[in-house]
Amino acid sequence: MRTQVGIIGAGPAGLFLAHILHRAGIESVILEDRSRAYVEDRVRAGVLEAGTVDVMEQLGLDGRLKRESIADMALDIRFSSQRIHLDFPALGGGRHVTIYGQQEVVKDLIAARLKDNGKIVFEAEALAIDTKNPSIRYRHEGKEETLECDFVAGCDGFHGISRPTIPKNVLTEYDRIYSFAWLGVLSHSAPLPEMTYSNNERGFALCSRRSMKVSRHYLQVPVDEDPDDWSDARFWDELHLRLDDGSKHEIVEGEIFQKNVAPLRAFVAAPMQHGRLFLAGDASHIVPPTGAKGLNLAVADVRVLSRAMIEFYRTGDTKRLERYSDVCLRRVWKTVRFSAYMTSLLHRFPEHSPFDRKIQLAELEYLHNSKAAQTTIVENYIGLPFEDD
Ligand code: RFL
Ligand code: PHB
Repeated sequence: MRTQVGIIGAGPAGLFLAHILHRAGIESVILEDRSRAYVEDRVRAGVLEAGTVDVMEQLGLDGRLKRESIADMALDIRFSSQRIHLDFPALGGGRHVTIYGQQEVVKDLIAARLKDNGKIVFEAEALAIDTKNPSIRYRHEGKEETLECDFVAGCDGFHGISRPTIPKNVLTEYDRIYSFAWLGVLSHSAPLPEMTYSNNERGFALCSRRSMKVSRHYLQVPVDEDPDDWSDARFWDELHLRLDDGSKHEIVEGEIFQKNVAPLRAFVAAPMQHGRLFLAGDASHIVPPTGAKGLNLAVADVRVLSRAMIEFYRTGDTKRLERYSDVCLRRVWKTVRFSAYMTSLLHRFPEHSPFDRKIQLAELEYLHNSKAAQTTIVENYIGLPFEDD
């Protein structure tokens, strides 16, 4: 099989890339290890930056999003029985974020891709990449095949094969592993009116939502926590406590139908390119979820990558392709910074001294009363401008 751009991974990075290239008349094939049902059901992110929604709109992929998403106009932070209310439009130049599950984005992009006669090969595991004479060897239905292409886009997430294909001596890896994880649940219950983060003596908690009937909640837990140790009753009791809802009047309980534990980590691999292989999204960097940025960063990467590929196919000029890594990493590092900041502001760190805890509480007090500090958070949460050059 031969195509112009061989894409590994049908997550947000690979799917957005295929759509943007298609609009510019560039052909691609996506190889995805998992089944269609598996990738469509994988519950992950839920917060879309304004820029991500703009990209979906420009691609004409926002039909269902317009009908079913929730415009999120603010977030609350609770600490020491106090509340900080951050109003997005007021502090962020009229912009806001949108709540729409990552798996809904993935469903919409897969359906539209197949409708356009785009090729996605599910249950096709990429095995090896040739970065000089670009091709991808993969296994599908028990047989080994080769996809030849002009470029390989490594959109295969943190555990894919693309990043490890780059020789160790050319890749620098920056890593921070946190000493705690998030237990996330989905429940049939009405959410709180605002997206609410809480820094509580008992640990971090977050109340988010997917619709007016489905809540998405998270609790900080130890890294080795077994989700099966959390009965529904234990989860709700702990969430009430961490949100200062001792009387249990505020948070609505409901049937929990999905539960998982995810570790927190920040990681960046640089450069994001080697020969004809380009990394995008989680394949190249991951951020702790406290800033709600992973999916949005994947979209920002492939926006830059597609512009560079379009320029190459139109003019033969490779300058943008050569700048790809540098341009992306500027925004990546600013986003890693914000995600690390939100993580350090809101969690209880087992390794913190009483001094560290006092500093953290002072930071929250400062944020409570400073419009400048609030504006900084809102500007980053809504999403920094795309880097264009
Ligand atoms: P993905 O989504 O992991 O997709 C990679 C795809 O590659 C496939 N693959 C292979 N295919 C073929 N051959 C191989 N050898 C392959 N190896 C892997 C995989 O099956 C998969 O389908 O990466 P991508 O596209 O870069 O997208 C990144 C996002 O998924 C990720 O950053 C976000 O989910 C992170 N994230 C959040 N991001 C946000 O923007 N807002 C949020 O609110 C948010 N919340 C979250 C999150 C991530 C979380 N977890 C579970 C880590 C909340 C959580 C709890
Ligand atoms: C979510 O709704 O899944 C969500 C919201 C905010 C975050 C992370 C995840 O920071």
